[in-house]
Amino acid sequence: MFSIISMLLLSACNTKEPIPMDLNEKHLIPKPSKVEATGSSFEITAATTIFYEEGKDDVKGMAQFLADFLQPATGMALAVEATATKPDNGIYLHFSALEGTNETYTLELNENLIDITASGEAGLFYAIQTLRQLLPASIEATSKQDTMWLLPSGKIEDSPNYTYRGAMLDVSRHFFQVQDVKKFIDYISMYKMNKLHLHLSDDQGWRIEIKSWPKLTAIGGSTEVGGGEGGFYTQEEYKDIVAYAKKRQITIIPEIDMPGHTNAALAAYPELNCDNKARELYTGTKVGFSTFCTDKEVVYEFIDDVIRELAAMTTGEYIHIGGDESHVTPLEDYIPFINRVQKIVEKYGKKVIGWDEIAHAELLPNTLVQWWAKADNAKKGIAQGAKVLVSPATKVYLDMQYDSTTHLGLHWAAYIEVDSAYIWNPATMVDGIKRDDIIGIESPLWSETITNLDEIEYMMFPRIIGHAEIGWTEATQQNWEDYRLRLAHQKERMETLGIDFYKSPLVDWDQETTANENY
Ligand code: TNX
Repeated sequence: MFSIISMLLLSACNTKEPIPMDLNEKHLIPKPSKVEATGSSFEITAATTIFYEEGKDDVKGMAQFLADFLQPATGMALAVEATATKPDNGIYLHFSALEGTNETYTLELNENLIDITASGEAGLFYAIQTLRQLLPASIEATSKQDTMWLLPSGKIEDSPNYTYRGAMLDVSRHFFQVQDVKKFIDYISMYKMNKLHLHLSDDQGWRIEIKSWPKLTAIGGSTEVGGGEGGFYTQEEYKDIVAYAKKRQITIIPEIDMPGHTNAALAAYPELNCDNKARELYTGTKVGFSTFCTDKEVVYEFIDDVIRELAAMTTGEYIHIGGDESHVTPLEDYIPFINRVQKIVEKYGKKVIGWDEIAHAELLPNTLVQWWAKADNAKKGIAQGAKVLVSPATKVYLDMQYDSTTHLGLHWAAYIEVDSAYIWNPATMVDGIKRDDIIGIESPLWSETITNLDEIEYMMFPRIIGHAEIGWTEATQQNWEDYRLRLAHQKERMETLGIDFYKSPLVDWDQETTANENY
């Protein structure tokens, strides 16, 4: 009896009758622009080949990236092959001139073929991230899983709303090792974010090797909040982070915060202080007490060296100069300082980003104002022709506690529950800052209270997923009730990835999975 059933099953497998599935039941985040379900499915098997457009190295790289991603959980090393024409079977990655940007992609699946196309490498990468969410959550496992690797058929056309979709990690208050930064990059790239801003210097620590000023790291990098041993990235390590991020379509934006938030540098080099006296290293969490001596020439020579070395190892177009909370720098000193530092950044071929206070200065064309606290500052920037990077502390600060019971984080700006982090629109938040003024959004994770990767994960997940959707998906397509259901379906994926996330009571994490998702 048993053998008859298994023979029947075997023959059913052999005829490859496709299993019906509904693409609309896949709870994708960020929600794509357009999804059309066709009710069937594609199965990835050991015989599936990943084809790439012949002669295109970028496409080949993405095909290999997909093969590498699929390997651990499926246990299959899929063949990656060049092709000059569209294949009948398998997975096919190629370029085509799509309307939109290089981030636009289409993903078309039928029973025999997954056709992935984009006009640039970024679009192919985002298509792969979508494909990832079309597979069972167990695809995220690091060892071979016993399941069928089925994807529902249909067509997805997708393109981002904002071009800048980022997160920030403060590696100064507490230092995080290269491997943790890479994990952070993995996490944000999964949800199609494309910028990682690294807050590399602050009162408590200088975290990037500058060869012409070695005491910055030798002294300035030697501790952190709470008195731990701190640390820093060598230039080789930083370049490795930049390259790792680039492969995942993420641009690193390095920040050297100044003229305030500079105690670590002021402790390393006495000449940066007006009184020529080195400051004590600082391991507390106060802000706004330090400043470079803005009318000393040596300060600008120092900044020139730092920006030169930083620009040389940064492939992205921006360098962030901080500029926030310079409470002990008089405004009449602050303004010429920011004016001059912008020119140094420009001299090394980069564009400037600064926290919203920099709008008091005369902004160079292309300088971005990062609105974190005062909308009026952002509007001052807009009046000067600047675009705004939207990071209101009350909505996107990942160090803000979820509620009064959260054991990590701060709450000076707000408690930010998962609904509050999601239900807002950058383009309508305040009068006078409109869609066209905005380049995108960024979620900063300040680390005064955050000491390790588990804590990073707990504060970022799941709020960052909502921020990713706000950055990617048209505002008219965002809806909390619908989102909260899709978010619940990320649970298994986060768990498989070992992400320690906050189980908000506002989300029904244990809802039944549909028949589809059991595959
Ligand atoms: C404000 S946001 C700061 C940071 C702190 C953060 C803590 C900004 C530009 N400055 O120095 O780490 O609050 O939430």
